Amino acid sequence: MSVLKTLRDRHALGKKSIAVLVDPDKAEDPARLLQLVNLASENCIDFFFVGGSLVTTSNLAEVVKVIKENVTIPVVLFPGNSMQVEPTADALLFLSLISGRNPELLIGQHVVAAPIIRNTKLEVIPTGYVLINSGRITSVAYISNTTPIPDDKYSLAACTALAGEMLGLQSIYLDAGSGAEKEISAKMIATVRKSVSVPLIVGGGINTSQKAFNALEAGADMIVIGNALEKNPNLLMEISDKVYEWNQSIEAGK
Ligand code: 1GP
Repeated sequence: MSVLKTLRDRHALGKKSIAVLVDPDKAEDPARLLQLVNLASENCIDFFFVGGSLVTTSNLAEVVKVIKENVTIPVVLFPGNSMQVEPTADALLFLSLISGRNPELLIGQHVVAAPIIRNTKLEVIPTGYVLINSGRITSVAYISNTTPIPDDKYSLAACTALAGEMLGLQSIYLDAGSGAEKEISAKMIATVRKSVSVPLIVGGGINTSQKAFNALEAGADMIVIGNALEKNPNLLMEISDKVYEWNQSIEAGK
């Protein structure tokens, strides 16, 4: 199954998806990782994203292995750099950090990773990664050495996403950064949504079901939840219920 095709098909119908982000650096306890994997499976989430801005452990492969041994949910790599290519995953977001002006993350790391990726069976999803300011310096802003787009510069974000689409990128990921103080506003999501036709992924700081719903209603095709599940695993059930209801209402209106 192609992850991108699934996203495109759902986007065409107006259906929504959920991804749970697993940061390998925070998944060193196998029992906790298994708990998260089971929680995600019980709540029928659509994808796992695996990766992080700074992976200091060597357990990326182990995280993918644990997920794949226990559930059939596709694993999508969300790499912070070219070292995070794990061939046993299903797909990889080939991220170009288009909100920034760091050539290494626009094309440099890609040149290093491309020949390695070509020798895997990973589905490559060319993705425009757009960082939005979330109130404080996030790890991703710091490590990437880029300035996120100010959260009230809607047109700047929309034009950035549009340029990414015109360059051939197949999805846009609007991110406030993991553990962001402020999630991306509905107005920002809606403005970017109107500017592009490719699937729109939104994440960073989504820690209530209302925030998740707001993002989906504003036009996100997929929301990504990471940090919040550490403190409140029940949140996933609340969010997946909302997504289920949303998708059911689309089915009913067919
Ligand atoms: C980060 O969008 C993801 O890149 C998820 O963010 O950990 O804040 O949910 P959180």
